[in-house]
Amino acid sequence: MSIFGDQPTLTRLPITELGPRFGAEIHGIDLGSLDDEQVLALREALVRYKVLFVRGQDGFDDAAQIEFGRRLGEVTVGHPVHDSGDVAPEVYSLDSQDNGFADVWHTDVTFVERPPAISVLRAVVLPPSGGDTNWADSQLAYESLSPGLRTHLDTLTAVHDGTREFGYYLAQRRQGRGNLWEGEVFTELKPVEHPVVRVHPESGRKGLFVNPGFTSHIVGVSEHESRGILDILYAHLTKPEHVVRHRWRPGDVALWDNRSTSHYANRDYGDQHRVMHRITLRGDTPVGPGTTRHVKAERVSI
Ligand SMILES: O=C(O)CCC(=O)C(=O)O
Ligand SMILES: [Fe+2]
Repeated sequence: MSIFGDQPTLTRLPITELGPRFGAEIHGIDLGSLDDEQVLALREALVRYKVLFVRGQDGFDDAAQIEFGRRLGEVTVGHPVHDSGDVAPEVYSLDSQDNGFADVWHTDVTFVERPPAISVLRAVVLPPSGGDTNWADSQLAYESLSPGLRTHLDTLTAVHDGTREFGYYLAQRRQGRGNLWEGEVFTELKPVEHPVVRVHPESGRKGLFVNPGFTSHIVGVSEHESRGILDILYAHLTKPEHVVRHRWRPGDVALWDNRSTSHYANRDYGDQHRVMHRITLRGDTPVGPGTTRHVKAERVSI
């Protein structure tokens, strides 16, 4: 199913494709003053190219970032457990001087029932060099697996658990009281289940929906098998053919479809300072390839 075939709105954005199937740079737009058609075109481009880069957004501050997010969807609080500190509650600040690193491949916040649909990231302080961010295309990765493996993966469910990344933070830095996320105050990080293959709610395309940051294991197989399957999927997902790498410049904004990508921020800049501000847009419950909605099994406690 494609929603792009004859879409006239896409032509409203000057786009440079960064690869044949994945990633695009958008030129000549001001994210702070888009008209409705441009917003629609961006939304479409995001589903199609999965990660978009917009350079030269020099006046784009936190308030403009949040406002832009509101044009695209419903802005969530910045993070379920991370303290927003002195920035707006909608902003998740990753500051290298406060242990804000993302050097593990992950998809944002998959340890909740409804992970964000879209993330918007802005460079605030950049090191003189290094600190590039990489995105991997989960749909291209899925499509380039062998048919037999794809069929098997279509049947699998995985557990996602934020404890390793945020458990200590929640307990020590927040004394067990996180943020109000979708009507619920996060006091603990309960593992959740998601299908290993996610059907994109807008394009209908299938993509791998497991990530090393938050997926703990595959349900119903031995730990050994789970590890083996996940290792194959991660190695495949992060093949250079599936990845775009962004070298940040001041004023850069990146947007990604968090339903069809994973990302990784290089931590190669030593003691240099790097600060990134992210907002996320509300997503829906991931649905697997079965025709009926994925039925969740009992939550697993590990
Ligand atoms: O620091 C970066 O480039 C990416 C950080 C990250 O993972 C995120 O904003 O979701
Ligand atoms: Fe992230």
